[in-house]
Formats: sequence, C-alpha cells, structure tokens
Amino acid sequence: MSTTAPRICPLCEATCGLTLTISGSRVTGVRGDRDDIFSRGFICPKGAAFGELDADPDRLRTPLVREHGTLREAGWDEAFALVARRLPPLVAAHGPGAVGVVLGNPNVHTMAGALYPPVLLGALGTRNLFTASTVDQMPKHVSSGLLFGDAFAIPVPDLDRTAHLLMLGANPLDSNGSLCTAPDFPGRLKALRKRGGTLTVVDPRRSRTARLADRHVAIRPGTDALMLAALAQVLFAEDLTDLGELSPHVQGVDEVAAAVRDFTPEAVAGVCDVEPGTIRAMARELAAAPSAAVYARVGGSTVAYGTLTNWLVDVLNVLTGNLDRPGGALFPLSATAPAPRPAGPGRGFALGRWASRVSGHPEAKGELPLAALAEEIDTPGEGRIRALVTIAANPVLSAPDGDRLDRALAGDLDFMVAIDPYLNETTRHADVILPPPPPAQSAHFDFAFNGFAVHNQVRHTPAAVPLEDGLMDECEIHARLILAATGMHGAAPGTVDDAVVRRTLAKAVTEPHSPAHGQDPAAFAAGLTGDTPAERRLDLMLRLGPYGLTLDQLKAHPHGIDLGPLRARLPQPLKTRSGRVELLPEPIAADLPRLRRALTDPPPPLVLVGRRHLRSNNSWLHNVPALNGGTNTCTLQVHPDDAARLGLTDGSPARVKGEGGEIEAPVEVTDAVRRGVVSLPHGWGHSRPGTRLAVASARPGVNVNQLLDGSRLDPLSGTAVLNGFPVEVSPVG
Ligand SMILES: Nc1nc2c(c(=O)[nH]1)N[C@H]1C(S)=C(S)[C@@H](COP(=O)(O)OP(=O)(O)OC[C@H]3O[C@@H](n4cnc5c(=O)[nH]c(N)nc54)[C@H](O)[C@@H]3O)O[C@H]1N2
Ligand SMILES: Nc1nc2c(c(=O)[nH]1)N[C@H]1C(S)=C(S)[C@@H](COP(=O)(O)OP(=O)(O)OC[C@H]3O[C@@H](n4cnc5c(=O)[nH]c(N)nc54)[C@H](O)[C@@H]3O)O[C@H]1N2
Ligand code: SF4
Ligand SMILES: [Mo]
Repeated sequence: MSTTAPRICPLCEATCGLTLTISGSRVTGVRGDRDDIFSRGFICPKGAAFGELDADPDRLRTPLVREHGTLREAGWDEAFALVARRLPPLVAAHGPGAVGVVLGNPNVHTMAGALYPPVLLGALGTRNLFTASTVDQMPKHVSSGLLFGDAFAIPVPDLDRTAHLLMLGANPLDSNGSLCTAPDFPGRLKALRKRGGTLTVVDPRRSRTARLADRHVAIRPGTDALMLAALAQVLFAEDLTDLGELSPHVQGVDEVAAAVRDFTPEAVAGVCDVEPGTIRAMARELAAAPSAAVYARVGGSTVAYGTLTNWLVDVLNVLTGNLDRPGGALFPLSATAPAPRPAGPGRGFALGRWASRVSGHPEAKGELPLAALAEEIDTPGEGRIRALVTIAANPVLSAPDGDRLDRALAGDLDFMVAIDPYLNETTRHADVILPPPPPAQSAHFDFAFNGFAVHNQVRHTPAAVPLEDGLMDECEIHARLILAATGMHGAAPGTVDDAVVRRTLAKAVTEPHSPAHGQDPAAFAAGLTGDTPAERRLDLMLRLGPYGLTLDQLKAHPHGIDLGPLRARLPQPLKTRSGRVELLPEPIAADLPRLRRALTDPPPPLVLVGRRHLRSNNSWLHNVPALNGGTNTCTLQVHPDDAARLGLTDGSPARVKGEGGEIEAPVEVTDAVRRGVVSLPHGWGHSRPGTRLAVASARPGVNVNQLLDGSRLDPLSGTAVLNGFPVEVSPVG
C-alpha cells in the first residue's frame, strides 16, 4: 500500500511543490505537484532524487559524541548533557565571545533554521557570528541596507511581466535562481522571450542561461561594477534617466550622476573587455524597454566590488523608473513578514558597529566574514573563539583556505557541536553531532524565500512521513541545544518557543499597526494553533503578518494560497533616516575611489570563476548516486586558446596555483569559457579521512577554495572574492 503526500522541495530557492509517493516510511516516488499554486508541476533532477537523498544510508540516525578522541553513537540525552557540561563553563570562564556560531545555507531551507538560530544567538550573546552570506549574498544585504534602510528589502525582478531582463553573474538554468524565487525559472525566461521580451546575460562563461539570451556579454570577471557604472553614465549623458513616480521617494540622483561621470564606456571598455558600442546599446535598451529589471547574483556578489555591483544594479533600476513598478524590480510581501508599519523615516542601516578581533573586519548585518573564521580560532589572545556551534554548514569546503580551518577545528577548539545529518569535512571535528531527520520527516515552510518570490504566495507542507523512532525533529534539536548551551538543560523544549511568543506579543500589542494591537497577549497566545511549538510560532507570525492568515487556513490549502502578483509598495518599505531611497550612501561614495583605480590597474592575465551544475548543491549532494557522475564533474574548464598557450590538453591534469595553495584537476577544453578565464565548481574535495560519505569520497574532486587564503574580501560586506581571482595554470608533469 502506498500513499502520496505533498512536500515543498528544500533543495534550492525555487521551492517547488513535490508529490511524494510513500510506502511505509520510505519515499518510493517523486513528481512535481501539478496543483501547487506556484510551481505547477515543475521539478528538476534534484527534486526527483528526493527519495534517494531521504534514504541515504550514510545519513546519521543517532547523535555522535566524541570519547577518547573518536566519535561514537550516543542517545539524545547523553548528547545534550555533554553540551550542557562543556559549553556553559567556557562562556563563564571566557565570556560570550568564546563561542562562535556558523550558520550554513540549508538553514534557509528548514523551519528550524529560520526559527531558532536568532534565539540561540540572543541567548549566547556572542558577536562571533559567521554565515554562508559572506561567501554569497551579503553585498546585496549591504546595498539594500544602505539604499533602502533595510538589509532585507531586496527588490526582485518581476520575471513574469518584465519586457527586458539584464542579468549578471547568474545562471538560473542550472541554479534554478537565487534571491529570485521562481519555480521553473527556465520556463519563465522562455516565456519572457515568447511574449516579445528580451534577455541580456552578462557572464564570462557561455552558460546554459547565456545560450538562451538575445545578447550574451562575455565580460572579464570581476569588472561588472565598471560596466554598470558606464551604463549609468550613458543614461545621464544621453538624458535617458526617467524616475517617473519614484522621483519624490529618491534623493541623491545628481550626486550619482557626478560620481559616475568618469566611467564612460570608453574608459571601462578595456578593463571589462566589452566594446563601448555594446555598453551604449545596453543602456539604450534598458531605457527604451517598456519595463525592465536589472538583476545580479553570485558572479556579481562574490567579487572584489560586490557591494558596488549590487548597488549599481538598483541604481539602474531606479534611474530607469523600474524600481517598484510592475515589470521592473519589486519588493515582495511575505505572509510571515511583520504587518507593515506606516511609511516614514526609520533608523537606517549601520555598518561596522564592531569589528573582528584579528583583522579588524567590520561587521555587516551583525556578521563577520566567514573567511576570517579560522584566524579567529587559531590566533592566540583574549577573545579567541574556543567553542564552535555549526548548524547546517560545511565551511571546510565552502570558505577560503579549508586546510587552515580544518587544522583550527582539529587543534584549537575546546569544544564543537554540529547540527548536521552528515559526518563530513567539517562535522568530523565536532565533539557532538546532532542529526536532523530525513527531509520527508520534517514539516516545511519557506520563511526566507517567500520574501524573495516573484509572486506573492504562501504554502506549508507537514511532515510527509511520521518521525521514526529514535529520530528527533530538527526544531526540537535546536530548542534543546539552546537550553543546553545556556544552563537550562532539561527544561521542556517548548519553553524556548513560549518565551519567543511572549516577547513577540508583548511588543505587538503596543504597536498601532499590528493586528494584535491593544489585545491581551495571553489570550492571543492561547488562541494559537499548531501541533508543535514551532507550528504555534508559525501561526503567530501569520496572524501578525500583512495578510492576517492563520495556520489552519494554510492547512486547508495543501497546495498553497495565491496572494497575487507583486505590487508597488514604496515608500512603505523604506527605513532610511530620510525616509527616501538614498541613492548615493556615504559608505558607497567612500568605496568609489577603489573602483576608479580599477580603470587603470592592469587586469590579471588569468582568473578563475566558479560554476554550478544542475545536479549539485554546494558541498552536500555529492553523496546521492543519482546526482553524482555524468557531466557533474570537477573539471577545470579552459578556453582552447589558453589551453594551447599553456600546453594543456583535454582530459589531462593541470596544476592550478592561487594565493592560498595549489590543486590538481583534469582539464576540460571548451570555448564555453572566455579567454583568460578558467572555471572550477565548488563544494568538491571529499578526500579527507574520517567522514562518512561513501559515494562522495569515491569521486572526491578538489576544493577550489584552497586556492584562496581568505584575504581577498569585498571591503563593505566582508564577502570573500570567489570569482575573478588570479591563478596560474600549468600542465602536471
Ligand atoms: N544546481 C545547483 N543549484 C543551486 C546551487 C548549487 O550548488 N547547485 N546552489 C544554490 C545557492 S547556495 C546559490 S547562492 C545559488 C546561486 O545561483 P546563481 O548565482 O544563479 O549560480 P551560479 O551558477 O553561481 O552563477 C554564477 C554565474 O556567474 C558567472 N560569473 C562568475 N564571475 C563573474 C563575473 O565576474 N561577472 C559576471 N557577470 N558573471 C560572473 C559564472 O560563470 C556563473 O555562470 O544557486 C543555488 N542553486
Ligand atoms: N568557490 C566557491 N565557493 C562557494 C560558492 C561558490 O560559488 N564558489 N558558493 C557559496 C555559497 S552561495 C554558499 S550558500 C555556500 C554554502 O556553504 P555551506 O552552507 O557551508 O555549505 P553547504 O554545502 O550548503 O553545506 C550545508 C551543510 O548542511 C548540512 N545539511 C543539509 N541538510 C540539512 C538540514 O536539513 N539540516 C541541517 N541542520 N543541516 C543540513 C549538510 O550536510 C552540510 O554539512 O558555499 C559558498 N562557497
Ligand atoms: S528546482 Fe529546486 S526546488 Fe525545484 S525541484 Fe529542483 S531543487 Fe527542488
Ligand atoms: Mo548560496
């Protein structure tokens, strides 16, 4: 007997609805949920492998604890008791900063990862927070913080209505999209072209997305900010700016005009390796389109001028009047966002309120650069990180110089605890590993991605399979970890959530714009529904949200509730001190001289960029047989001319040398990368001992991030430069 159950896919930002076929506790089939109000049946090979991932025999099914140097299986009580015994004394002796917290990417794909880390951080009181954001999208947060006063006010391209999309450093045909949640991104791009719209893709590689474009600009990596500045310069010089209805909400336009004056197409052409005529044409197309959106992702973010690039993206959206208008780039409104307060000046966004201990990197959004984690552990002195909590993170592979971090985790920590389903390159150093259940056994809600979706909608899927004996729901793991880490080991896990509900309501009832305004907090709390403490918190957020929904309503709509297309929302989302879009914020102005110097600095002869494969997910899906192999390989892509110049042949090994080290990878000669650029994917390098990744370690690949020493950062956001860094390549032997 088999049954079916809906499950939102947690494997990328597209959040497709899946229909799982279930026999007993096993997922035996997966297809796209045709009734899902957002994804309408779309599925990709990763979603199709959900069952294999769910049943991965290497997935941990009990906690592991370290005894006499080796990890052994343990019960949950024993594991949490060990945390309770080891962690609080370190804080008592050395202060809250002695504990570092690392949050990895899958936290944005689980309910637990959204609901509990903020509570953990508040309870620990540490400023040593590191997340995947500083190897990813932090430049976007900083840019939005400065422009709009809110690091989470991120405009997304109105994919389904735009007439022109200018996309930089993104490859949604393989990644399925990022900071632009759009199930079936490929189909939506094809629909854009079918309705007469145009797509320009800026990418040093002729990616699958670039192949779909009307115009592909194979820019020199790391130089997008220069090209975007030139686009703005052309808009001003040719009198093509038109803010339209945005005008009253924007300040600083003249200042931007002055700031970009030197960045003419002719001035940037050589460095970007893009013809001045192409840049002028792009600017005119952008201005002439009835609606248009400029959008950049990883290749515009993890680069030397990441924040400037992301700032210029929205400057162009503003200058062409496309910000906050249908068909342009709009601010989504998620069902669990707090009900909007009235428009007006806010507190603004501050950078560098504190700095990292060793290198003095300024914080951004309360975070320090992941690239600085190792030095914060292995550099002696007061304030050193002595204990580490990693949640859904594998920084040994995802951050620069994994070898140094590997050594630091092995030799310099007094205690480490990980919430993670795998014994991998990072968690092998933990003293306690707390494994969440397979995804079919977890309820799902997209707290993060609904706020970046191209259509307002809300969906919730309960656990598709009951929790198996011996496993613990990830929400409960988080709650118990918080209690154990803060001297409250043994208290009921629900006390963590009760405290959050109490605090949230105490504030909400005093806010005139809140649906709870003036109500009795205890009575409001008593009315919450949900089978678990986490579900009650979801219900609370929905009730306090802009649509006044409830969990019961969501449960009555298992395929989701359509909340309508994106709508113009300005000035409400603005939280700047002026209450307007501040188009040339001071920290940006202060970083522009660095960009101006790039006009005359000779570019390095050979640089490396990354790439993603459709069947990959950062470092952690290589253990699923259906997703490993075929074209999903860790090869060094090299242009034929460069291969000839460097003496490299297809299939033979090459040595790649960077500032942080050397690696060897097989060469793949292809003109899909431009001249002067080589490409390696990330997330590989599964050859370290002591892991439990049978499939991945049989085909380990190499860790591209070993080429970096962690010193190249976008200064405003602390984001590591993972694209466009210099390398030397030579044949092996
Ligand atoms: N299949 C798959 N999907 C994923 C992931 C995965 O690992 N695999 N990871 C998920 C995550 S965590 C994220 S953040 C998203 C990322 O989503 P995307 O940003 O769409 O993904 P990438 O493939 O990294 O695309 C970056 C592109 O930038 C190009 N590029 C590199 N340097 C430059 C440059 O200097 N300028 C320009 N213009 N382009 C440049 C690269 O060639 C590449 O094609 O994908 C998510 N989805
Ligand atoms: N060179 C280079 N480096 C990159 C990138 C690049 O483009 N180029 N991309 C960067 C980007 S965009 C990102 S987001 C980072 C990602 O960096 P990380 O977040 O550090 O890496 P992931 O590979 O996503 O690892 C996720 C971890 O979460 C665990 N996990 C999986 N599912 C769950 C779950 O349900 N619960 C819990 N608790 N754990 C789970 C996995 O076992 C794994 O250990 O990598 C970055 N690194
Ligand atoms: S596109 Fe993303 S969300 Fe959709 S099935 Fe594939 S991995 Fe899952
Ligand atoms: Mo990411």
